[in-house]
Amino acid sequence: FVKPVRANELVAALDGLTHQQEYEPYRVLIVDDEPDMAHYHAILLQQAGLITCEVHDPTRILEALHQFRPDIVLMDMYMPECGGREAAAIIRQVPDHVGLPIVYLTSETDRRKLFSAMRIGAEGFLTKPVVPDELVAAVMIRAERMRTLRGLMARDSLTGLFNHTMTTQLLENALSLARRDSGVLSLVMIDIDGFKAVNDTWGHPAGDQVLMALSRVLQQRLRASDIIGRYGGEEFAVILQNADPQQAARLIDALREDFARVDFYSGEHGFHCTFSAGVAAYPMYQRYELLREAADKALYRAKRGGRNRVVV
Ligand code: GH3
Ligand code: MG
Ligand code: MG
Ligand code: MG
Repeated sequence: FVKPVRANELVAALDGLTHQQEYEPYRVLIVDDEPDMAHYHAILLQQAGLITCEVHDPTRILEALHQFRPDIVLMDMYMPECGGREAAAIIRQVPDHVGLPIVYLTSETDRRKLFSAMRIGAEGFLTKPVVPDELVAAVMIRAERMRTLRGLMARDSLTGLFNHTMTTQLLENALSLARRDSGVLSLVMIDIDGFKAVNDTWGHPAGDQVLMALSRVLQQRLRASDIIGRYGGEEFAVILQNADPQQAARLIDALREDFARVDFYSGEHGFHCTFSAGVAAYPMYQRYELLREAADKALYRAKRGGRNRVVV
């Protein structure tokens, strides 16, 4: 005997699984040529706290994916312009969407047809008319997994900071926000000094300790709205929203002093490390490439000037 789970209980249970305190509701793209059907499913999901977007013309799916950025797609199988299978196949061809869960919502009962449709790119199917709790559960469980995966894919495994791809994306987003609000934004490129020598002298594991320590120092001192990424091997990028270059330089200089005081050990040998940093800001540099280049040049000047310093 299994107690039936109510949609709202299920939502509460799944809520408990999410690590973030204020997680963003899952986003569901509903593709169905019948607007009433799409809307009915949308309402069921909205009642469970999910955000939905309805598409009735399957030729607009890619556009909707780009704009709405769903965590899962619910796909009707039979639509006049383009069948659900073809639509799923198209979605799977876009590298960004290879891992995106697709679930068919269909009245098709021929299991052979269903299984062959799934091979093309769907995770599973639900039969219309749906049982509301089943729809919510199927969507939430897959969306949750998608979020976890996305989180892992966005992070560097050694430090837990955003990886290069994610940092670049977040910087682009932060730039468009700054543009919209006519705000300021500073980009700081940080590079550990003489890191090759650290590895050569104290060993690779000691080098890894240094990378982790720097990431801790950055995370402790910066605000939640600041974006910290591991840009490359021993190079880090910090994006400070609402900070002009002078404010950014002061803040990073304090971090520089903190980091220089950290004691490292390799066996019984103690050592210290420093970093150099270059700062550049929007709106002086308007485009991502120019901002990045300016911060790199400032970093280069910091290195040439003797290292262990912050240059604007
Ligand atoms: P500079 O002061 O001019 O920045 O000199 P540097 O030695 O820090 O610069 P260089 O670019 O020559 O050396 C970077 C080193 O970082 C080389 C590479 O082996 C090391 N490195 C990159 N990623 C990792 C990592 O994940 N762990 C460890 N331990 N070392 C890494
Ligand atoms: Mg249909
Ligand atoms: Mg370097
Ligand atoms: Mg270096």
